[in-house]
This record gives sequence, structure tokens and C-alpha cells, in this order.
Amino acid sequence: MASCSVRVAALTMALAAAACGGGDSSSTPTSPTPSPGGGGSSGATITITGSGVSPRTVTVSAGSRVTFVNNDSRPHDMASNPHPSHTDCPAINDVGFLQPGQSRQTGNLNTPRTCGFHDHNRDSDTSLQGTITIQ
Ligand SMILES: [Cu+2]
Repeated sequence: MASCSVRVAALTMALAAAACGGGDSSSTPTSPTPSPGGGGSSGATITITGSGVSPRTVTVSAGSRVTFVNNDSRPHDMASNPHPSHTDCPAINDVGFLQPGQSRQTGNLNTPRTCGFHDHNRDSDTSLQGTITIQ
């Protein structure tokens, strides 16, 4: 008697699991284009390696963002000029500290102007300095 009710329960669970599995297979689509923070599109990408930033100068249209990619083996702390107040283009300060392999976007660069940037922890290393022209 006891063994009979166990078998019924197991069969019910198996049917329920099969129904759930069928439902799940067609759902949960992956989101194709993550856009952290929302807002402007990425206008350019600057890559950091052991030999510095590349390209050193980029030009983007107003309202877009610049992506910084740290492909170096060292961390980097990217910030707007001037050092150390970082007040020229605060959107650049959104990049901040990047561990090796990390990347992050600036905020929206809305005001047409030329923005210098640097590695805050290596502010005298000119290979880690560049400019973003917003037009
Ligand atoms: Cu700085």
C-alpha cells in the first residue's frame, strides 16, 4: 500500500517536470545588446596596452560615448584632465579604475570640445594620455 502511493507520486512529478521543461525551452531569450546606463551609443574605443593608449586621439559626435578597454596586465585608472581635479570632462571619470581585461564606457559626451584624459595613477606617463574631440 505504501509503495503504491510512492509510485503514483513519482509519476506525477515526472509529468510535471516534463511539462515545465517543454515550456522553458522556447522562452528566456538573451538580450542581444546590453547598454550599460542607457543613453548614447559608443562612438569610439580606446585600448590600453603595455605600450599605452591606442588610438591616442579620437573624434566622436556629441552625445556619444567612448569605450576604454584595458588589455594591459596592469590596472589603470582613467580620468579627465586636468590632474588631479579631473574637472574638464566629468563624463570621462565614469571609466575610472579598470582591472586587466575590464572595459567601461564614459558617460555621454554631450558638449562639443576637446577633452584630455590620463591614467590617474601614472599621471606623468604620456603614453597613457590622449584626447577625445567631441563635435
Ligand atoms: Cu588624475
